[in-house]
Amino acid sequence: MLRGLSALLLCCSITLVLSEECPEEEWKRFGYSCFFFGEIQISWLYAQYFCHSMPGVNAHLAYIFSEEENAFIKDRLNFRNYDNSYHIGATDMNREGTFYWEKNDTLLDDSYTNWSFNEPNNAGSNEDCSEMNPRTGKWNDIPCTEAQRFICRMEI
Ligand SMILES: [Ca+2]
Ligand SMILES: [Ca+2]
Repeated sequence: MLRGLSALLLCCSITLVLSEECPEEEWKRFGYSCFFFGEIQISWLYAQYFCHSMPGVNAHLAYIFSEEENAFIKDRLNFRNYDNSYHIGATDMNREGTFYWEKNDTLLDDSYTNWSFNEPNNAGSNEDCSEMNPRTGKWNDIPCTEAQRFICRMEI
């Protein structure tokens, strides 16, 4: 009886987990995360605001913690076939040279990074935001005012 009950609980909790889905068709799922690819071209700050303001979800500009996540995003970008890069959530606007994910202030130095060669370089002493190149999946620091597409991320 007890064993049957545990099996039932196990079965139902698995069903519950598997039934979690991303909020809408535009969100693409990878593991227990959903990614939204914003196709309007806006500044990093406005893109951050856009992600934070999406109704009914707790989204941020994309944070990337592993090579697998980076590869998933890059593949989605290639699928769209744009040459221009996309904003991601890394910034050093609080302290020059110290990049963190805007989601929760996780320092990039403590986790996975995929910067392009010689990046981040803070070119013109004016690059505190970040982008991903859709062809290479590599990251680059850019001026926060640069208008381009962007990626939001949320957990389910
Ligand atoms: Ca900088
Ligand atoms: Ca740069």
